[in-house]
Amino acid sequence: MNPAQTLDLSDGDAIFYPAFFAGGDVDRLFQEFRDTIAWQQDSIQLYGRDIPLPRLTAWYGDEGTIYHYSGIENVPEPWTPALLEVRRAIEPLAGVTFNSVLLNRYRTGQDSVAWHSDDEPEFGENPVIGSVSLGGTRTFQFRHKKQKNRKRQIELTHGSLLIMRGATQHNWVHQIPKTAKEVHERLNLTFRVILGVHGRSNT
Ligand SMILES: O=C(O)CCC(=O)C(=O)O
Ligand SMILES: [Mn+2]
Repeated sequence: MNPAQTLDLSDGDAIFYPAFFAGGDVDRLFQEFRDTIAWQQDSIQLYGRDIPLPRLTAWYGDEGTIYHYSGIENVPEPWTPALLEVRRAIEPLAGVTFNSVLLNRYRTGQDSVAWHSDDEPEFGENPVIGSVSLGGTRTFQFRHKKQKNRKRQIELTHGSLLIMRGATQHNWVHQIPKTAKEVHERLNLTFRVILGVHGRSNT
C-alpha cells in the first residue's frame, strides 16, 4: 500500500490511495468481478423514453439495502466472497461498516457517469463512500456545486481506493467523463452504508 493523497476540497473530504490493492490480487479481482458479477443494462426514464445508462451496473449487499436512483429500484444480490474480501480490506481505513456496494462497468471510453452527488436520503447526512477501481485508468472529476470554477481531478488507477466523506456530497458533484482515448475496460466498486437496515452485515 502506498501513501494517501488528500484532495484539498476544503468543504469536502476525500482521500486517495493510488495503489491500495497491488500485485496479483488486482488482476485476480478484476477478472473475478468482470466474469461473475450479475451485470445489468439499466435505463432511466426521460420524457417518457427509456434511455440506457452508458455503463453496466450491479447492486450487492445485505438483505433490505434497497437503493433508488433515477427512478430505478435496486434490490441487492447477496455478498460474494470476493466482494467481502474487498470490503474487509477497506473498512479499517473508511472507519465504517459497509452494508452494500454499487458496481459500475465501463466497457470503453464511451461509457461514463454524468455529474452527480451521492446524496440520496438513504445514505444519510454525511455518507462515507469507499470507491475501488480495477482495470483501465479513468479520470474522476470533482466540481464545486456553487463555485463552479472550483474543480479537482484524479486518475483512478488499477487497484486504487478513493474515500469520500464529510460534506463532500453536499458541496461537490463528481463524474467520469467519456474519453476518446483508447482505454481498457474498467470496473468500479462503490461501497456504501444504507441507513435504516437492520440485521447481520457480514453474511
Ligand atoms: O466509477 C466511478 O469511479 C464513480 C462511480 C460513481 O460515482 C457512482 O457510482 O456513484
Ligand atoms: Mn457517485
